[in-house]
Formats: sequence, structure tokens, C-alpha cells
Amino acid sequence: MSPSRLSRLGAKADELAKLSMDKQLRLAVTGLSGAGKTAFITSLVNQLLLGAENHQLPLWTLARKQGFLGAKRVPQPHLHLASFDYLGGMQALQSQPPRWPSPTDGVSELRLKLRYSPQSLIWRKLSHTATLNLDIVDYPGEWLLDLPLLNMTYQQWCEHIANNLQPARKAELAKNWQDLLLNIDIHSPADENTLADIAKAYTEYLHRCKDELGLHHIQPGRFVLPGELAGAPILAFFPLPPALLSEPSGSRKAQKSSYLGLLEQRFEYYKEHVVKQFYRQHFVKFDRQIVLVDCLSPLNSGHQSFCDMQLAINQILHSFNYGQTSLLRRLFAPKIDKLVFAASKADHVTPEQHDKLVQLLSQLIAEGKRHVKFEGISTQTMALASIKATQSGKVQINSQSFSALKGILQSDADSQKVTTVFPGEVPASLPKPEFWQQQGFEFSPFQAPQANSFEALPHIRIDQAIEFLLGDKFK
Ligand SMILES: Nc1nc2c(ncn2[C@@H]2O[C@H](COP(=O)(O)OP(=O)(O)O)[C@@H](O)[C@H]2O)c(=O)[nH]1
Ligand SMILES: [Mg+2]
Repeated sequence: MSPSRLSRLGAKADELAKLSMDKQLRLAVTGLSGAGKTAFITSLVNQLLLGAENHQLPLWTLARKQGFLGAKRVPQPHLHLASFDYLGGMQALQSQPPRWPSPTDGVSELRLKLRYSPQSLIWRKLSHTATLNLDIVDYPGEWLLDLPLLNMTYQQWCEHIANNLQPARKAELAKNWQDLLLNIDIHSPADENTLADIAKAYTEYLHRCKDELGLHHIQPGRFVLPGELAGAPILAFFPLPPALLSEPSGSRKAQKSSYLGLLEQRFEYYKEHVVKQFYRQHFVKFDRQIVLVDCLSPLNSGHQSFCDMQLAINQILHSFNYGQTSLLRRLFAPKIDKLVFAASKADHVTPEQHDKLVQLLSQLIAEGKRHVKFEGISTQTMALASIKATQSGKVQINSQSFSALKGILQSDADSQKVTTVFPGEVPASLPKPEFWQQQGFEFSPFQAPQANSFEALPHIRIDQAIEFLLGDKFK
């Protein structure tokens, strides 16, 4: 064979080797709103973009062995999806005083190209460098709370909502939209404006449940986090009191153009085109996920908020339980093989409390996790802080030493006063009734740390999450 042909063949072989070494991974980051998804992705991207210069990732084997060569942002694969606003987040963290990245309410994605030296000998023989295309997707966990709707008719949903109007405060908040229902005859031809007004009142009620009562278990999830559906008529529906539906006139078949008819149609449309669509378009494509859980804020907000969060998280985990529900099985074929449960914002407690935080999270998700394990998904539960806003240390008071945190409280952003905080003890198991009477907690939000463009963001154990979620991909 001629030398030129040989060299062409050699180049082809190199190209083939390179191709086979280009790996792909779609990592989903989810959690209820405020759990810390945006902070997590901003920090993860920041850690990776700093590449080999980042010495803050000792728990990530590849980085520790100096096999991580670097990362860069490349165009995302799905052009119809919002881009995760990494630069906006970094600008906020670098401003003076620093701010946390602004909240968003839909799906967004970002692609990073990671370069590394393959860790196994066989791969290293083929090529000295390899690439992992990492797609990171941010989506609200609330959207997974709509899953049970798929098994309900409109009538059943109305009953479900009516049965869940406890406690009294919730029923009180509901009064506004329920009063509006008194003005309509559900069988008369529907007026679009009236429908929109009542749906608006229902949405306001859901927002108040979220903001004033600290509740997360809110249906339909898109009403409070509409994403691209904000203002669309598909969100102009609401539940009716079951009493109306069970009256003899209410149980007769609804005319298509009546209030009842339209509400039924929109409910069905929402199930088909919003809920199922999310599973088909997104969920099915995720390879790995991290579910962030803020255990600390609900401990502050009280018993009801805590139980609601527990319910919501376990409900979210039903989406990973695709083997047993034929409905889900039909919607998507299982793909996720690794799942991290992370108690976020661990910098709000002193380091010796981190184990307790993990234990608390483990108990909180115990029911949902059993199903996940049943599917053969490997899981890890950990406590992390995506962006560490406090310093921990000991404080001497009357010759006794106490663990404490130092940081600037969000409420002191104007004065920039540094405060020493004794955050109290995290319960290592689900809090008993007495706990809520004593309430020795102090989890006030901290100002974000001052970021700059040459150092990676300070964090706690984000490298442990990287190791578990990506570690095996660098063979
Ligand atoms: N101290 C601290 N606060 C955090 C951390 N992550 C998030 N937060 C706080 O939680 C808020 C909500 O976080 P965000 O990432 O926007 O939550 P998302 O709604 O799940 O995207 C932020 O504005 C911060 O106040 C963290 O690692 N440490
Ligand atoms: Mg967010």
C-alpha cells in the first residue's frame, strides 16, 4: 500500500476513534421552586468552565487525577428551548453587592463540551483526549406534580381539590374564586372573559397558598409556573365545587359550549398537551437527574409547610416509578440510571450538622425512594451548597466553644454587616409534634458571596455530585 494511502487510512482511523469517544449525557436538574436549581446549575457550569485551573473539586476523581482538561460552552441542541442564563447569573453574583441569580419558571438548557484524558488504558490507546457533550436541563419539579391528573376525569379532579381545602386558612384563601362561581350557571353558554376572570382568581389563590402558607403541592403545576404557556387559554380553567356537579342538572352531559363543557375540554387538553407532552418531549430524554430539596425553609415555615413539601417530593418521585404504572410505561421508556437527592443550601448549617441534614432528607424521601430503587436506578443522598455564602467556625462564649456561621444576611444587604449566626440543630429524623412548639431554628437567607471571573464559586460537595452523576463517563 502506498504511504499516502496508509496515512489517509490512519487519519480515518483516528477520526473514527475520535467519533466513538464523543459521548453525550443529558443531565436534568429539578426540585421545587426555591430549592436552588438555578444556583446549582450556575455553580456547576462555573466549576467546569474553570477547567484544569479549578482546584476546588477534590471529590471528583477525574479532576483529582488531572484528567479533566477543560470545558467550553457550545450551542445548545434544542433551538426552541430557552437557554439557561449562565452569564446573567454570573453577572448578578459579580455585581456589588452580589445578588443571587434571578428566578425563572420554565425549562431551559445549556450545553458544555468537556475535554478529558480517558481514564482506562484501552481508551487511552485510541486517543489521548475525549469529549463529553453535557446537556444540562433546568425544569420545575412542580411540573411533575401534575402526573396524578392523568388518572382523573374533570369531575374527579374537582372532588380531589374540594377534599384538599384543609386547613382552614387554605379554605379562607379559596373564598375569592369560589365566590365568583356563584355567579355562573355551569350549563349556560360560556363567556370567555368570565372564564378568564375566574381562572385568574384561582391562579391568585394558588399563588397565595404558595407564598403565604409555604405550600408546594399545587395543582395544576403550570398555573404558578406557566413557562411558555403564560397567558394561554389552556390555563383558563379551574375546578368547580362537587356539589354543583352532583346536582341532577350538573350530572347531565355538558353542552360543548357551556361552562362545564369548556372546563372539561380544557382539563383534558391540559392533560394531553401539557402534562403528557412534558414527559414525551423532555423527561424521556434525561439520562441522569439531580433532585434538589430545600429541607431548611419548610423547617422554618412550620409543620404544615413541611408535611406539604414531603408530600410534594414523594409525589415527584412517582415519575421515576415507571415500571409499575402502565400509564407511565406507555408515555416513556425508562432511561435514567442515576439519581441524586441533594439537601441544598447546606451552608445554612454548621458542618457537623450535615450528616443530620442527609438523614432528615433520607427519611423525607423514604417512600418515593423505594420505588426509584425498584426501577434499578442507583441513587445517592447528600447535602450540598451550590454557592457557599457563609464561613463556619467556633465562637467562644464564657469559655465554652460553639459552632457558628458567619455571613451577611440578605436583610443587611444595605449595611453589609457581617453577622455571626447559631443556626440551631437540624432534626435527624422527621420532626415530632413537640418540635414545632419549640422551633429553635434560625435559617435566614444569606447574601450571595462576592464572585469574580478568575476563581470558581465557593461550594460544598458539588464535586461529590459531579463524581456520582458523571464520574463513570470518563473511562
Ligand atoms: N446560602 C445559600 N443559599 C442558596 C443556595 N442555593 C440557593 N440559595 C438561596 O435560594 C434561593 C433560590 O435559589 P434558586 O437557585 O433561584 O432556586 P430555584 O427556584 O430552584 O431555581 C436563592 O435566591 C438563594 O437565596 C446555596 O447554595 N447557599
Ligand atoms: Mg430557577
